[in-house]
Amino acid sequence: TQAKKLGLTSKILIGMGGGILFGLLLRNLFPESTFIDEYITQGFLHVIGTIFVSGLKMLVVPLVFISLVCGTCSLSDPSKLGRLGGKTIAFYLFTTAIALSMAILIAIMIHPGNASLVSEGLSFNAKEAPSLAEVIINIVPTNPLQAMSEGNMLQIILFAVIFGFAISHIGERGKRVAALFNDLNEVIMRVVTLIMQLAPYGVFALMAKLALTLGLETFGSVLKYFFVVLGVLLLHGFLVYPSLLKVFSGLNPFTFIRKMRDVQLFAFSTASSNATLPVTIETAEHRLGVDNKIASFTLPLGATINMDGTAIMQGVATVFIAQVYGVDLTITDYAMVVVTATLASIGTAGVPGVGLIMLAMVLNQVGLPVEGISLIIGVDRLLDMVRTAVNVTGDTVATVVIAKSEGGLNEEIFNDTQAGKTAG
Ligand code: DAS
Repeated sequence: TQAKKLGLTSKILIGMGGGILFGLLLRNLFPESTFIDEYITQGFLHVIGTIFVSGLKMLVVPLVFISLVCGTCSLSDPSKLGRLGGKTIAFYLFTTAIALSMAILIAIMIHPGNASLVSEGLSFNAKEAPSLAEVIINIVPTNPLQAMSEGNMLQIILFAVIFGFAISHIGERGKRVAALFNDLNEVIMRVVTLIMQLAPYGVFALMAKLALTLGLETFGSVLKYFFVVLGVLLLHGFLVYPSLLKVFSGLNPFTFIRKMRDVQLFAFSTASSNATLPVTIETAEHRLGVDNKIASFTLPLGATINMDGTAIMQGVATVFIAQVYGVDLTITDYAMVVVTATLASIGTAGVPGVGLIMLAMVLNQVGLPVEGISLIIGVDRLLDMVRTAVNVTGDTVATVVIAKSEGGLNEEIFNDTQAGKTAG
């Protein structure tokens, strides 16, 4: 499956490059051709691209509801929560809040999206932002099924959290219901993987259409978006995490970074926190000296509820898409992005592409057009690989800090450069 995963990645990258070249070629060979515009750009490419984006949007509601119910009923299981659970969740939310705030501030400062991209095809009139009081009242769904059919994500999230919490408070029967939702979660993750098989074709069509309609200057803007996300990811991974490690545990950050390299490479190549989990746990225990009873709890939890890298992409992408569509987001909107992106990442497990699906939800919540995703989808796979490496690094930093505070860290192993080194 490792080769298959890399196969998908290279196919997506080929789809991205091929789409850009195909679109730019047609645009320069047959400028102003009505045939191409009608049958290729607005025809074939539009159909394929829209089917792929609709496929991602199709997953948002079931993915958020099922994975959040799973996440909540495993979290609120009293035996699990306790002090260790409370500290772990608090630290995960703390680092995600730092990641999101940094991402939004830097994206506002660098301003990667310029509204000049807004051609007639991209124009969008934002709904006026509701007041904070309305936002809070509107969180409670009067009809959960209506909330699902309308894709009202905060209402779905609230209902899922309450529903999941209730499951863990009905004794034995709750365990059967929780097991059912865990199986449903497996199913929905499998559907995500199936939809991602369409990505090479969807990305080809979307990038070709983008090249045909918005020409070369688009890619300047998309590349700026790419490098802003990459910059914030590297900042978070190689400055914020080492600083947090030093401040909260006093351990040597350079030792940590060096020992995390294999895990980060594996996360990068698989673009999946879940697939990387065995390597993350093995490294935490045998190379960083974390006690098994802590690592076996905090790391699987982190692979599901802690996705700082994904939050960074969602923060920058939301600001970028608002800038491209010329929509001025208010402070309430940004607060909504932080809340929605953090809550959304709590339920979603770490499989390739899940961050993009969650982005559709965040855009929905702040009233931005979900079609804006087609602007950034072409470069998303590359960013998915980097942000997954950041996600697993964040899980491990929290694990080491919590282990140290609980007296569950063997500092001799942590400082031993040869500890647990794989032979050869
Ligand atoms: N690939 C996801 C992960 O495994 C992250 C994402 O999709 O954003 O963490």
